[in-house]
Amino acid sequence: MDKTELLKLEITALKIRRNILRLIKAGEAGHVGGALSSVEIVTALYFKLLNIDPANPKWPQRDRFVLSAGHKCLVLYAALAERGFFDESVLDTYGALDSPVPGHPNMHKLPGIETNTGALGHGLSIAGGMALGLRLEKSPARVYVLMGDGELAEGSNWEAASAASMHKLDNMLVFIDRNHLQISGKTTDVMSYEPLDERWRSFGWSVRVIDGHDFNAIINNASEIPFEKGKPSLIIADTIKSKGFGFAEGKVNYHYWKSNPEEMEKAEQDLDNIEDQLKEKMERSGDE
Ligand SMILES: Cc1ncc(C[n+]2csc(CCOP(=O)(O)OP(=O)(O)O)c2C)c(N)n1
Ligand SMILES: [Mg+2]
Repeated sequence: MDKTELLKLEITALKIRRNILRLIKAGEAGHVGGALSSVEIVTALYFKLLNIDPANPKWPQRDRFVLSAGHKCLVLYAALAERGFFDESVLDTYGALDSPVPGHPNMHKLPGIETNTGALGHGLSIAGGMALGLRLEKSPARVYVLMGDGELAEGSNWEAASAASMHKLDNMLVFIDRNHLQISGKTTDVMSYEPLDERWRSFGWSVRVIDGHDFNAIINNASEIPFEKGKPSLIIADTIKSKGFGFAEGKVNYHYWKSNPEEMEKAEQDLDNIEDQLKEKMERSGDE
């Protein structure tokens, strides 16, 4: 990827973080930590990897994206709005009764949502079914999934992981947003699956571990699926929870953020600082 393309993605990621803040402003609270940690993954998906058409969200040949960890929906709404699936003003309804952007994604309320999620541990099974169905139809479309690392505590995932490898679903790529935290503490304290990469390999998956905030790593690796023919592909993406909001980064108590004016201002300042850095980068690249 050349420098200009990378810069464009970084600017889009900033816009998505701003959209997340806009949602929180409307709803006054939300699952911000896991939304912010996966901004680069979701930006790469919606602005580079997914073969989709916002004007025709049910196009049968589209790639599917399943947000298994449905509580991360702020990042999904933010990206769908930025990609043009619906008007950005919809974001301002977050927290209102009957909003199309509720606390967990609802496929009946918003274009671009493939399936309802929120109860952790079900997205991988649903995605496996989609991948099988697409293969039966001889479709070139692929299924992409985003899971949380704490979500792996749900036993149903491991049944779905076995089924995906048994059925050789190599039209499927799963990202694990490995921010090392879940709702109540470190993932390794709540329910440890270490070593995580070896665990998945033993379930028949082809696994790579990357920096989940590095666009080059995300895109270069995701573009190479299947990593091994006949195996489902998995990317363990190392991330920082609440990435971008300095006061909240890596802190478990910002899994769900009840906002207040003081922290809201800090968040805005942090995003303004990122914007300044990107502007400098742009000027420098223009000089080269
Ligand atoms: C079946 C189920 N059990 C419990 C919850 C409550 N819950 C919501 S988020 C969460 C923690 C998820 O942690 P992780 O997957 O690591 O998400 P992230 O760190 O990306 O926010 C839990 C336990 C739920 N949504 N579904
Ligand atoms: Mg987590």
